Amino acid sequence: MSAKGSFRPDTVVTAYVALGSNLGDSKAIVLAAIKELGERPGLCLAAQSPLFTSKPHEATGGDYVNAVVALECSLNPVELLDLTQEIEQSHGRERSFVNAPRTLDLDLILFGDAQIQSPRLVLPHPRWAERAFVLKPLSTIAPHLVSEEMLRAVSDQPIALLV
Ligand code: PH2
Ligand code: MG
Ligand code: MG
Repeated sequence: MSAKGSFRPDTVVTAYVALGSNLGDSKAIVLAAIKELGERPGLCLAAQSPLFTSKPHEATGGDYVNAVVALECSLNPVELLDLTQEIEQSHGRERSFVNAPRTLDLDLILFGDAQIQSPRLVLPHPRWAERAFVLKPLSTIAPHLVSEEMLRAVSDQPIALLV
C-alpha cells in the first residue's frame, strides 16, 4: 500500500462509508446519495443500515440523519474519495467552517484493511470508533466490526432509529 493511497486492489474490497446530513431534506438527500453510490462504476451496494437520527456531536445545527453503507469496491481509495466528494458537491455541500451544518457528508470509514496516512485521506477514519452516529449504523450491517464494549463507550451520544 502506498502512502498516497494510489494502491489499486486486484480484488474487490469492502469499503464502509458513513453518510450524514443536517441541512435541507436530510432524509431524501441521504437516501438519494446511497442510491447514487451504488450506481457508480466500480461500486456495488452490498448493505445499507437503517437511517438514524442523532443530535449534532461536537457540531451545531439541527438533528442529523445518519447511515452507513458497505460497498464492494474495485476503485482505489483515492478514486473512492474523489467520487464521494463529487456526490457531496452535487448535493450543494459547502464548507463554511469546521463541522458546519451540511446537506451531505460522506466519510470513508474503512477500506478493507487499508492503512493510509496522506494529507487528503486517513484510513481507517481517525475518529470512527468515537462516534455513535458511525458505530450504531455500522453495527447493523457489520456486527463483527463493532463490539458491545465499543457501543457502550459512546452510549452517552443520543441516537435513534428514524421512523
Ligand atoms: N458529523 C460531524 C460532526 N458531528 N454529529 C452527528 N450526529 N452526525 C454527524 O454526521 C456528524 C456529527 C462531522 O462530520
Ligand atoms: Mg464527517
Ligand atoms: Mg467529511
